[in-house]
Amino acid sequence: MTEALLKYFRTKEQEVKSEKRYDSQCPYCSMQCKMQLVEQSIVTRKKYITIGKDNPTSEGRLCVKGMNAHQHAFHKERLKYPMVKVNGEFVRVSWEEALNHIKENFTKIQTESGQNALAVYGSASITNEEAYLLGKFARVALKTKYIDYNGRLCMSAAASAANQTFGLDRGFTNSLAEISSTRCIILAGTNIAECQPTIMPYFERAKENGAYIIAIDPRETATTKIADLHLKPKPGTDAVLANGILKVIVEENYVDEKFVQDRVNGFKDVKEYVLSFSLEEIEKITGVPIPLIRRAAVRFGKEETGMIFTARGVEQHTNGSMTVRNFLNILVSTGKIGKPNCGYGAITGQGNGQGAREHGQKADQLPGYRSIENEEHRNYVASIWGIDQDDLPRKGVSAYEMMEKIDEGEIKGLFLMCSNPTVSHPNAHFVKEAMKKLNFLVAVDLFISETASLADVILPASSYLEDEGTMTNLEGRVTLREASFPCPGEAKHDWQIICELARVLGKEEYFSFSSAEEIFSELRTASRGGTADYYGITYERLRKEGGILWPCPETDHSGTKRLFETSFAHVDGKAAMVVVPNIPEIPKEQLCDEFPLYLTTGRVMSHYLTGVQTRKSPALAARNIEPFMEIHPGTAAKFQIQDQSLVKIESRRGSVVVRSKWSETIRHDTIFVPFHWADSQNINLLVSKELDPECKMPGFKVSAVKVSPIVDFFN
Ligand SMILES: Nc1nc2c(c(=O)[nH]1)N[C@H]1C(S)=C(S)[C@@H](COP(=O)(O)OP(=O)(O)OC[C@H]3O[C@@H](n4cnc5c(=O)[nH]c(N)nc54)[C@H](O)[C@@H]3O)O[C@H]1N2
Ligand SMILES: Nc1nc2c(c(=O)[nH]1)N[C@H]1C(S)=C(S)[C@@H](COP(=O)(O)OP(=O)(O)OC[C@H]3O[C@@H](n4cnc5c(=O)[nH]c(N)nc54)[C@H](O)[C@@H]3O)O[C@H]1N2
Ligand code: SF4
Ligand SMILES: [Mo]
Repeated sequence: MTEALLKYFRTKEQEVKSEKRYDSQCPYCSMQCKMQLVEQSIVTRKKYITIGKDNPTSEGRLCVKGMNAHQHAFHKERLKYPMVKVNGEFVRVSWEEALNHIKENFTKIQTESGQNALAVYGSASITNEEAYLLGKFARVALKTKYIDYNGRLCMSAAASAANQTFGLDRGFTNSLAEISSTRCIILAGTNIAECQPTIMPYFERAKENGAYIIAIDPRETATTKIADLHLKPKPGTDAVLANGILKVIVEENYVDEKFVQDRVNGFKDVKEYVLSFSLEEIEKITGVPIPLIRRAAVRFGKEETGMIFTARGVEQHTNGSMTVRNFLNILVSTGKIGKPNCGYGAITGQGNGQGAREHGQKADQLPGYRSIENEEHRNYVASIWGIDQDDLPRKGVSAYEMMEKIDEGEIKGLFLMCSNPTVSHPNAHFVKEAMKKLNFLVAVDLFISETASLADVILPASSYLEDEGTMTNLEGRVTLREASFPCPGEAKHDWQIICELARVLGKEEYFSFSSAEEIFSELRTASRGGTADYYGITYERLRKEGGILWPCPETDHSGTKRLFETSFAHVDGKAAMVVVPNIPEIPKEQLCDEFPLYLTTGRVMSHYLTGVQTRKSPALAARNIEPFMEIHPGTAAKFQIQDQSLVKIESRRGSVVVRSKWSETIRHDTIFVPFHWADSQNINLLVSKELDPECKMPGFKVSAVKVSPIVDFFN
């Protein structure tokens, strides 16, 4: 370093009068990287930076989103006070005024139209404590059966498949540390390099150790670039592709006969089915050449150890749950589960994508992954909550179905916490119009999101920097997010808001919590004996041990690093294989003369979900200021679309205008658009309302569309 530079840094150092550090965890993806906010007071101003902190999952790394997360938390548009809409304008009110206004309207709706006229919509970006409390709030304070959450659009297909095949759903069956020693890895419909960037070194180490990586994605991404083999199926045909791989595994004797004999049901039917079709049929449906299908199958089959990872690319389809089940068929038939360096990972999405799907926010669920329709489960949870089992509502409906019930007028009031459904739901125009029909909408958010702008009351919530609580990461590791930064203005934690509202509704006795730790203590007991058993986990242990993988039934239990070592979670201890027929995504989204291209949607590195947070972060927004349409130059030529020009994309539901981006590496019949933008750039205006019948996942990843150039008047 030169003398001049040294002098510069010394002067800078002296300028820093004081420094404070706040421990936290990233508000974005399921890696839940631990971080510290560093506050430097320099003469009259404060400066903030975010740095990584060592931990067993992200090992101290941060990606660009994490490094800049504080930018939205400190944004001037953060909500600081409760607001009520008067004559179309939001007006600041006191907390008591806001809460009483909600009480009046909630009571009126339920008195006039019944308890189920109110609904609750939650999120997987809130803590376990808050997800648990929101489920309890719906059932105990509002006594409504209608509660669901944004994880329905995210994790439901993988969750349903793992529950059916294994009898238990924990995102990853192992801890991340095992990835580096596995011999063959299938990455199906996951773009980890952009969506969970700090996981990448585990895969890079695996490669250094000689692992063979197979990526399945209709386009090339930063993730597929690390693969040895990249299969590019037509969107929505992954279940069929998995059948092709299974056929080769069966025909070329890569089945682990002993494992199948001892630990698996249903193999015989699957074998019979895969022998009944030809690989030519698979190639025709998927567009993947037979030699490549064969190479993938042989490699995965012959290696001693292997892992399969799936994410939304194969899951967000109207046959998503069956698609995942077919990948699990590959895994169990080759015996690559329940032993070292073998396993399955559904890469969870949001920060608490795992925990938020375990403790009762789902329409049919009670804490600890219990079922709301199981008498024993109902009895147990009712006893913990101190209510009569008969007062516990039955199951409700899924997230999108709630929107339909709003449209039909059956649901008249909605309590929305931490989600932006008018942008994130399929059939977005319909959803927005439905939300406008609500008699009363309460939104709890950090900002006036596109959905919150439709609300009658907005309540200001605290951010990740301010709100302490536990989050369960993509490994199934429960972590404690420390938080001590003061809330801006009068903002409150989500759990405090739930408790205060319960108080004004006369249900204080069930919600008299004064800290997140107190709620966790009740959650531990409520989950005790359930599938997702958190009983043995305490804040003290989490601080000391840096995270514990569930199930953890006792305080002296060290947590479960690897699942299914001796048996699966079904009553007979066996995994369940199932025949998945060669039927691609719904026939309605097949290509035709009018709609000749497949539209698929997803993410870019610098933005998060509907972009409410990341679009406010200057460092992140600058990387992608607007959406784009990735299109092959050959296809672009056919439709007269220049690179970087405005294009209209239309489906049977609606249209958007975005800028084109030529890409040599995407399939010729497919275009890709990220979904982080709203209003006229909301790509969900084009996505259909069809749902997976099994898990109610929308088909975000396939829509039949047409594209046309927009005449540029300036050229
Ligand atoms: N930067 C960033 N990171 C995020 C998020 C974010 O918004 N931004 N969101 C978080 C959340 S909530 C989630 S759920 C995860 C999502 O993480 P991912 O599921 O990895 O992300 P996506 O981009 O939705 O989809 C992954 C890939 O699927 C491919 N794909 C599309 N259609 C198909 C298909 O039919 N078959 C196959 N095989 N592949 C297909 C897409 O080309 C894309 O590269 O990321 C989390 N992390
Ligand atoms: N086309 C298409 N659509 C998709 C997907 C896709 O791949 N393609 N992916 C789907 C997936 S996987 C997901 S997860 C959904 C997610 O979609 P949404 O549920 O809409 O998620 P966000 O955009 O994160 O909205 C979160 C809102 O909560 C606010 N918020 C953030 N933190 C907090 C907090 O701590 N408390 C409170 N009260 N509010 C907070 C934010 O400001 C924001 O307004 O989108 C789905 N939609
Ligand atoms: S976005 Fe995900 S990978 Fe990036 S810092 Fe946050 S938690 Fe870590
Ligand atoms: Mo997600």
